[in-house]
Amino acid sequence: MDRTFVMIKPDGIQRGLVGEIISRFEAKGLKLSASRFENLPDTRVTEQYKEHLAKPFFPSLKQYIMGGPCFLMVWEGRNVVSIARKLIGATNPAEALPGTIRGDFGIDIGRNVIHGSDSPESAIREIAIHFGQNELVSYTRIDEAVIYEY
Ligand code: D4T
Repeated sequence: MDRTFVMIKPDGIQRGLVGEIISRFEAKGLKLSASRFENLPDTRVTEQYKEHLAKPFFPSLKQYIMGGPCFLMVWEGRNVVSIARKLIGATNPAEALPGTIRGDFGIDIGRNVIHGSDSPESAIREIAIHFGQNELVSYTRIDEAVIYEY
């Protein structure tokens, strides 16, 4: 099974969206394999967003992500990286389609509620930044037998 890294950002926590967001992933048929609620340290925020280090929005992005606790998760499922990105919606919530998390719950690009890895390679990299191998829980969800055709 594929894995992806998903993180509810401080605005999502403050707005009480954790349960709603987890419900959407669960209802889709994806499987939670790890989670942690924490204030992210500077080092991991910088590592997470290192491709944006030189961008003008990096300082405000870092301040926002470090402005309160985040809820970090690893989700599992076939093609989970692209499925999670579709559930999350476009980076700019103003352009994200209704029905997506950002489309339903956000307005500004700098307060876009949630992060999801953008490729299988990013997912491997990001999971390794935030979780140890021993934190990834392996189990079978009983409904996998009817969610997947084979
Ligand atoms: P994340 O990484 O948060 O899931 O967002 P995306 O993968 O959808 O988008 P991204 O990497 O291009 O942007 C990372 C992060 O930076 C914020 N941002 C982005 C911002 O504040 N201003 C901007 O102009 C851009 C492009 C939002 C998401």
